Amino acid sequence: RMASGVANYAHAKTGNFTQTEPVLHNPFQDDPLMDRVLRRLLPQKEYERVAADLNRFGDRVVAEIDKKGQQCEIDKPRLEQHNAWGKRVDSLWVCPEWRELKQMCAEEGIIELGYDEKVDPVTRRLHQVAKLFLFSPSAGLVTCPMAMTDGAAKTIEALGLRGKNQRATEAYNRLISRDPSKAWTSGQWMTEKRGGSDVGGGCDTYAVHVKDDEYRLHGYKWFSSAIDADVALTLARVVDDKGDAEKGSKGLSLFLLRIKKEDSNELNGIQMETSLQHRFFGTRQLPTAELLLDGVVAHRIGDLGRGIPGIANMLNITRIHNAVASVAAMRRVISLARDYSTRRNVFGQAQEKWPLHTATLAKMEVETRGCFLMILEAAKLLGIQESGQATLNDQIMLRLITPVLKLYAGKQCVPLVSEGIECFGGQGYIEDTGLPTILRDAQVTPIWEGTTNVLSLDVLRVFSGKENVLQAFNQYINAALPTNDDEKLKECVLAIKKALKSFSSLLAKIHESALDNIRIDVGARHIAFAIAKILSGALLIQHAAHPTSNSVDYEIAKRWCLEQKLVDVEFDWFTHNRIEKDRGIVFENYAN
Ligand code: UCC
Ligand code: FAD
Repeated sequence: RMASGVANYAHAKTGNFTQTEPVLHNPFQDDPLMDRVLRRLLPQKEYERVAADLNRFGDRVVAEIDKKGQQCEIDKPRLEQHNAWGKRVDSLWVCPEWRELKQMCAEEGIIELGYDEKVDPVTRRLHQVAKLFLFSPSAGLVTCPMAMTDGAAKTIEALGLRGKNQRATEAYNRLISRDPSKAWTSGQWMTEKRGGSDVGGGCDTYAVHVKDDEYRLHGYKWFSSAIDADVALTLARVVDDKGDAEKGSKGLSLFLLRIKKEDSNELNGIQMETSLQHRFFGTRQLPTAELLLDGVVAHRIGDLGRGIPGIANMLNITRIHNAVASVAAMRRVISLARDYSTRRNVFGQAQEKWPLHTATLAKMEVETRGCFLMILEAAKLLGIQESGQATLNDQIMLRLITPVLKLYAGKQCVPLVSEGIECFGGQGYIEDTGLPTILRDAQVTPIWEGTTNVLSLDVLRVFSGKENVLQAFNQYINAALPTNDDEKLKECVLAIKKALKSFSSLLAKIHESALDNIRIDVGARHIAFAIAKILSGALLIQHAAHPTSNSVDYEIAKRWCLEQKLVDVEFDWFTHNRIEKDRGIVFENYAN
């Protein structure tokens, strides 16, 4: 028998139970892996400095940043195209929190950390990426303009313009500045209505030469994120005296432009058309618009017709940022779900006491750790490249890992975050818990900065170069594996070696096959996934074999390497016969 609860429901009462909400902990302290990996990868003194900054910043994320980030979605940007008298004004409003977060990025050195010449390049990129990782899920997508700002600075540096070209040098100094009154951010306008993947086929923007490197741009850019930027990098076709321009990728050149005129607050020949964030599934915090370029003053940076390789410098940075956003979203949803599992009672006990629930979380944790190690590996390789000490293999691996990391993390994060939302049951579906935003914003990470398929094709592009990429990959993986015979890791090492061998044989067989029998692109995604799984497996083993590791690290390496198919692709999948059958499956009963 029990006391009746009837009185609880008298008058206006709705019962006396309130669910305790999940608590956001300092994301640095709460991360099970970050501290130990940084300790392993950084010299002791640098580790202490970096860890102290991350710890302090983690407190700031909880106390200050997270609320501001959430506010950016509540108080979305607005574009007022005409004033009350009908005059075209294109006035963009962003909430105070968005501006404050951008200022905070400058003060915290979110970009500058990656360029600080007083610090060793590997340390500075690891520090920057780790900090971004803590920031990202709370940042209200200010990390999007930060990615493009980093990409623009890198492009200016990589094209050798810093110190040589006055405009580009000023932009560089401001893009990396820690002074909010001086700091600039950059946009990246590549997409037009015809296409965002096929930039060479889709770009219909024209550049008319004025003098020296100065041009006027005419075109229409679609999906332009963070249009409150100060500068942008974009692509256009330079027209000749007859008004003609070269078609395709080879007709594209790269331009740097100011959003506002140099001598006034007016837009630089830009008309902001529809603001898109209201139509979007997610990323509603970001001011995004279609832009009419109507005689924009722009300066060509880079050689004529070398626009794609030029802007690729930016893409390769923004793709690393994108992967950080994907994996940080995974980490955030796990962190909240783990905390919630101790606060939510189901069927008479805490959720965490149900092994089926814990197993669900453990699977998510394994995936997230594999991706996290790949991010730090990319940051390390980026630092090595920027130190000028990179071997040819280091350069190949950075070029290879970047698209692999972006496509793999982007793809994995959507189902994982979705699973994380489910861990909260119906509460996870309630908008103002802040949880649905994580899923909405996760969905963009496999799309922008190159879709999964397009990046898989980029992976094939890397293999099609003159270097022996397969050999470099083999050497890299073998070097990561421990040489001492650690009994506990033996099986894992064998699994990675076996996977590497079967992957290498498959690629060799494809290479030797006549192209009228097979198509390589059809299996590009499987190739890219195999690289990600082998690489992450090797990195998890390397981590577990280190003296700073613990029993969880062993278990995670084991599950990654032994409990999934690392190379999930067969030669048969590349054949024309199979392609015909794919068409049969997809188009059965289809009538246009
Ligand atoms: O989506 C966007 C979002 C902005 C918001 C920022 C968010 C950041 C994350 C924030 C987190 C919160 S901006 C738009 C992104 N757009 C794309 O990613 C485009 C996707 N399409 C591709 O990636 C394509 O592969 C293209 C357009 C890059 C290239 O296609 P093509 O026309 O077929 O190119 P080609 O002819 O194969 O390559 C032209 C040249 C070659 O060099 P050369 O001429 O020397 O042989 C390629 O090797 O460009 C070189 N190249 C590259 N080099 C192509 N891609 C790369 C690369 N990734 N790295 C180095
Ligand atoms: P499509 O190319 O039409 O792709 C559609 C499908 O076809 C995808 O599944 C793709 O993988 C597949 N596909 C395409 N080609 C192939 C192929 N050869 N083989 C197999 N499959 C293929 N762009 C900018 O330049 N600047 C920005 O600031 C910007 N911000 C954005 C913000 C948001 C919120 C979004 C959603 C997009 C933004 N974009 C921006 C555009 C974005 O980069 C493109 O949408 C993206 O690159 C995909 O291009 P697409 O839309 O033309 O898709």
